[in-house]
Amino acid sequence: MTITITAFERSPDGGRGLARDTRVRWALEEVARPYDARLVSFRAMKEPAHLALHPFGQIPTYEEGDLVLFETGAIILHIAEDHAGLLPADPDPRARAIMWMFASVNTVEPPILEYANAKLLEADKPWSAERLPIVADRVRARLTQLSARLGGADWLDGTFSAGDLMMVSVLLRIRASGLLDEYSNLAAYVARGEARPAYQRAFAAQLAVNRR
Ligand code: GTB
Repeated sequence: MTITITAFERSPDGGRGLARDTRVRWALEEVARPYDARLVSFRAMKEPAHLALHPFGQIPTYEEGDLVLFETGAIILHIAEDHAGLLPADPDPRARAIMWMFASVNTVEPPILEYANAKLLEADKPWSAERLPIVADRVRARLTQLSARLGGADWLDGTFSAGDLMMVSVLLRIRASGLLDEYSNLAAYVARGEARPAYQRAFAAQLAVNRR
C-alpha cells in the first residue's frame, strides 16, 4: 500500500531538516519503506482538505490506505510497530524504547521549543535579553540529565530504536545554539544518528524539496 506523508512546500528552515517530516522520512528509510511526499503551503495547511487530515493544520500527516495519522510520535510508533527494525521484539526493551519516544517529546523537547521560540519570536521584546539565559538554563538542566543517563553508550537503551530516532531529532533542533556542544557525549550521539544511512537519505529528500 502506498504511504503518503505531507511536508512543507518550502520549509522555514531552508532545508536544514528541522521540520518534523524529516523524522517521519527517517523512520520510513530505516525500515526501507518507500513513500510519497505531498508538499503543502502554509495556506493550504489551514484549508479544509488538509484540516480533514490534521485538525491543527500542521505537517506532517501520514496516509496509508484508509488510515490517516497526524502527530509525529504516533506516526513513528505506527511505522515501528508495523515493520521490523525500530523497536526491539522483547517486551521489556520494547516498552523502554517507547518510553524514550515519549521522553523525547514530553520531557526534552518542551524546553528546547521554548528556547527556539524565545530566540525567534521574542528577540525584539524588552525583556528578551533577561529571559533568554533563564530559558537556556532550562535546556541545560534537561541536557545534563540526559547526558548523565547516556554516559558512554552509543544509544539510549542497547541497540538503536525509534526512541533514539526521536531523541536525536529533538536534539538537532538545539544544535545551532551551541548548547548541545556543551555535552560531548550528546553531540557525539546526535552525530551518530545523523551518520546513519537512513538519516542521510531522509535529509537529502527534504533538502531536495527545499533547494528547488
Ligand atoms: N506535535 C506535532 C507533531 O509532532 O507532529 C507538531 C507538528 C508541528 O509543529 N508542525 C509544524 C507546522 O506544521 C512543522 S514542524 N507548523 C505550521 C503551523 O503550525 O502553522 C515544526 C518546525 C517548524 C519550523 C522549523 N524551522 O524552521 O526550523 C522547525 C520545526
